[in-house]
Amino acid sequence: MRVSSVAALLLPVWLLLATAVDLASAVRPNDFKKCGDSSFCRRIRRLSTYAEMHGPKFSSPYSINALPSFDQSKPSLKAQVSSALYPGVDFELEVRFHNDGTARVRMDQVGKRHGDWKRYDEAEKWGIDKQPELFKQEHFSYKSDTSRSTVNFGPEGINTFILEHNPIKATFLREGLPQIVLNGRGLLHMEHFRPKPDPFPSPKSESDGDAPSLVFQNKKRSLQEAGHAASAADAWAGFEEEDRGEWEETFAGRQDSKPKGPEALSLDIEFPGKANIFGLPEHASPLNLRSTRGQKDGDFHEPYRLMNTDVFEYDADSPMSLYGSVPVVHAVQPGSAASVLWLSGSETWIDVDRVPGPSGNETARTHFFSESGILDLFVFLEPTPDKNMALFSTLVGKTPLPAYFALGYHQCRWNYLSTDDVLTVNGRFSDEDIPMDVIWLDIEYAKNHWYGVWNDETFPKPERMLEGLDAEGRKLVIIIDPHLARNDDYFLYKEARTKDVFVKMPDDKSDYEGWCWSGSASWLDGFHPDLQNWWNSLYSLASKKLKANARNMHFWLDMNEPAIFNGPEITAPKDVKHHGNWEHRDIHNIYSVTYHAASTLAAKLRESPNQRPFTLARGWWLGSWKHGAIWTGDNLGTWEHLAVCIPMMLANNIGGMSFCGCDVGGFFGNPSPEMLVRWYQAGIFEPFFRAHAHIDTKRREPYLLDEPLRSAVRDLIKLRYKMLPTWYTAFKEASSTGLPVLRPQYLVNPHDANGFAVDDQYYIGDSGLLVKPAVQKDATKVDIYLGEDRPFFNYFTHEIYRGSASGKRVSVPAPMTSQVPMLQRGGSIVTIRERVRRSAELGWRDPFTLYIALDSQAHGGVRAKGRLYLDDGQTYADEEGDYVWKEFEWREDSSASDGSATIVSKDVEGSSSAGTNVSASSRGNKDAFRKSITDVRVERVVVLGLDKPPRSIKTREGPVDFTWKKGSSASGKAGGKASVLVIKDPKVKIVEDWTIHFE
Ligand code: NBV
Repeated sequence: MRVSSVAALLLPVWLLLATAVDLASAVRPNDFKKCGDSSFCRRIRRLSTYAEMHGPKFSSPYSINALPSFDQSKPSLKAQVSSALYPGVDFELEVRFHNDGTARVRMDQVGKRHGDWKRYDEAEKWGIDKQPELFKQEHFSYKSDTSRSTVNFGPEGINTFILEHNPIKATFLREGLPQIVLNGRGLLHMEHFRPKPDPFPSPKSESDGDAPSLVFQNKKRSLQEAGHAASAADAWAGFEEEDRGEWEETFAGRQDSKPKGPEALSLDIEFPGKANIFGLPEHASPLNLRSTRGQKDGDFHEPYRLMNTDVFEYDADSPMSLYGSVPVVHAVQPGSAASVLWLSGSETWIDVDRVPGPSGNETARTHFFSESGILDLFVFLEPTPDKNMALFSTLVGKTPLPAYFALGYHQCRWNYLSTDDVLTVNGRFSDEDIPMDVIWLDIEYAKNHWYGVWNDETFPKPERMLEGLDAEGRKLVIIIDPHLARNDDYFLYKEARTKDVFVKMPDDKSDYEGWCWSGSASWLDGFHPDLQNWWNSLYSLASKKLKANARNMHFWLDMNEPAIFNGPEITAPKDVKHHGNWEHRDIHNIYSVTYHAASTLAAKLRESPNQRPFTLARGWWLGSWKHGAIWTGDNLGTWEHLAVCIPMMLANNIGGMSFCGCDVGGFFGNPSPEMLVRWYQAGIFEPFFRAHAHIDTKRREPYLLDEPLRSAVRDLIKLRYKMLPTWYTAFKEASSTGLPVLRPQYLVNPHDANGFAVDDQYYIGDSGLLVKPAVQKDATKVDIYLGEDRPFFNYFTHEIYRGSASGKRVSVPAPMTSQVPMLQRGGSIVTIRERVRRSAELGWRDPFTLYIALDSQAHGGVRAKGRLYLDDGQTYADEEGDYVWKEFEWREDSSASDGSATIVSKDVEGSSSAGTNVSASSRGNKDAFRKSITDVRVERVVVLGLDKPPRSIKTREGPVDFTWKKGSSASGKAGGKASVLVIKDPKVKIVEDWTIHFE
């Protein structure tokens, strides 16, 4: 089947072209703004160029002229700020200090504002999960004189905040050393509300030559009167000179009416002595952020842009914006770290460069500028990146534990065409013995692309299809985009009209109308308070609004950037209105979260007992992770896109979004069989593991591959299923510690600067498993970077490699089989399930195998450790304490020369599960899950790298059998295959506390 003919007629020509798969064509740069095409980006960037040009003579016109006030009860500091550029306009700066050592800096225009307009200040409603506690007064000290204010805060007062008053400059120090400097370059700026010039200045004509305007001359005079050097005054007065774009702007033929004129804000933020900065997802670019001023080879020439957009065939190496935006930056240097969060939901650009810094290190400098909203910045001052990551996650919300099935394999394509098609694909997976959890239906299931309405010619009896999948333990995901066809015969559209929950035209009077898959459409306004209840009724099982709705049906929220075919830059016009009278420009990036949040809550509220919902969205912003997963959108079936998927996922993870993945196979194009196998090798290590393909591609379900590749992919998917306990445990850890599921090198080994550029390999949670998929054509091996002086074991061959504290590369085979380069770090214990079923949940009572990779020596008596987390994987009973969270340790007494050792299994104590603090021992009788698996065994224990075979191995029940294969010891020199000891059936149960003793 093709795109429905009615809709096809309605689609603009370019879209039809878009469906033709031509990988040579790549991104259409003219569809999207470069900095020079955006008035505020152009202005603010020009300001930084002028600042550079004028060097030390350039200074900030912003100052504090009266002593700041200090509120003992909060505690916070407030200061009235003014700018010599616009005397008479008032700003207020507030700095709040928190118990956890973080601080928040806010600035807004106050007092009489032209038009009584207000800058958007509600980003925290969506982006902040938990307001940090304000600092306890007794640990706090504060002093202020006319030139500066100084505050000590943070645990034991080790953090200091110094605010210089004229010009304003703020420095955050840890133990006396500057970590973050704000406005050090003088680029702080907040465009105040002002009347539209009348007459509107005409664009400069040639004949004007370089003659400065009257406005320029006035600005320059007031700056000079305020004591600014003539050249600095030139810079400030000139940077916004006659930019008509302040008041109206046209891009690619689409006009932005800008009723409130210019309201951009700008701040330079630098990290003294830290050259390495990471974050700012989502971009297809290296993890360690590049400089953007084009000064050196390899620099970008454009700033990183954060503006959720549907970029067709995006470049695999670019600072262009993509589907998601998180304005967080983590700065790192061995022994030191700091992070910032720029809380803005409007279009934001970030320039990056590096200059010589203290102690011979470089300093990374950033310059943030957003189109509208208040200035709102959080700073994190812990000395290591993992601690800053944890604080950031606590602030913005942690990834919740997903439903267990969602970590299995997802089979998608645009489109499975009919009920029969779905059931046939389902049957083939079972017949071919390939595990799979979810089949996906793209937009063609929906009659006329009316989401939620089945095409009853192709999908008659969808209930039967869902029952058929359920019988195999499988799920169905259907797509529901946020645009609804404007047709009164479409029940959802009619209801939304009645509820009045659509995004409005700039005059706020009628619904905004644009074009998308459904033809003429309107967009749900996620900011509207009446949306949620109504959306709940759609997902409700009892309401029967959604035909065939069932517990094994879940939801895909595509195009929620929002993507609008005839909108500027394929999205919503900036001047359309949302509930609360906010312009789209104020909340553009937040919009994606609102629809994700509403849909997930609606799915969660499906009638009791509450099941964990699963939703996938494409557009995302801060906190989207609380609502479900995302994927990296429409990638290409090319080697470049296969490679860039890894740094993209890593940036997403350190930006808070752990549950992400890339379309396996690549959305566009027909990957060769070799490339497809490599995609699966990478895909099984993506937190969200889904194959997907464009409507014009050839079918490429794994069972269609010829042998031996078919078996290779089958075994790869099986490996994913074997490792599900490890993935689930990694998500549990992420949901409680806030550290990501995928951990890049810099986060795991922050002492090792040599590893900071490594972004093509990663650790899975705390498991000790380190993977590096091969992403190059004809690869036979990969080089893995090991940043620790300890042994690492090839998971498949048991080869031992030794790392080094200053980094070492080792060569690991990368065959075209299921043996993907994966090392287990010495000192870790990994739990897997060797048996694999058709789908994830079916294996819930299957036994476990422990893989113990010994370190060279014991630390505090422990030579290896690891954790396993289990619960019912479906409900919220875990929040009542119904879970099993075990910690395993290999303990040995270093003074005992007889080689005796003990494996100990015990409950993780004092652990807090998502939202609650229930220790294993205080569960009461809410123990249904735990009881249901009391007889589930550990069926095997494998120990790698033991020096010599034990004389005997015993449990409480008596001696157990084992086998021993001679090999290298973990404590010896690296090289060769490790010794392997296997205990078959040690007669211990997974839920119990036990010991296995070695003598
Ligand atoms: O719904 C069709 C596609 C979907 O398959 C894809 O995953 C989304 O990213 N969708 C975009 C619409 C347009 C694709 C050209």
